[in-house]
Amino acid sequence: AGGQDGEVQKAQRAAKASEEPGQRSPTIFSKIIDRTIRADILYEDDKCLAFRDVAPQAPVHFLVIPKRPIPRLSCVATGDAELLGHLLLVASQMAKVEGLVDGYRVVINDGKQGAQSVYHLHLHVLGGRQMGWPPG
Ligand code: D5M
Repeated sequence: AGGQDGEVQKAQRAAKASEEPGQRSPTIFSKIIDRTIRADILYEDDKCLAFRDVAPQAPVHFLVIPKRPIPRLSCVATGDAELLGHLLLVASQMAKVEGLVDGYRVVINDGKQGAQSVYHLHLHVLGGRQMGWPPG
């Protein structure tokens, strides 16, 4: 009832934040969407944005993100099916536009063990060189 949080609530909130860093939006990708920071934007529609990765891991490396700030793949629900399909379609279309005729890789990193660093869902599209398997 009013006043400051107790220790338990503080600890619970800290634990939740460390498990789900993405809940602490806006991320840098929200700032790209609203044009607060610049990016090399390749494609935009009402639902998504595609732009070049600032630290490319292949000759072609771009990201496809939903405009809605979904933190990570493990957060999606049944109602997101159409949006997720749309992101894949845009990835495929933009790979063609980028000339990736010999194939490419699409990656989604999720959470700590997936090595996700930005907690706004994004598809990596990488191409223009031979990929290896298994990935690191
Ligand atoms: O990948 C997050 C990716 O986001 C990583 O490849 C770098 C990229 N990144 C980070 N900041 C920017 C900006 N400002 N522009 C373009 N690309 C950016 P993850 O899967 O979360 O590890």
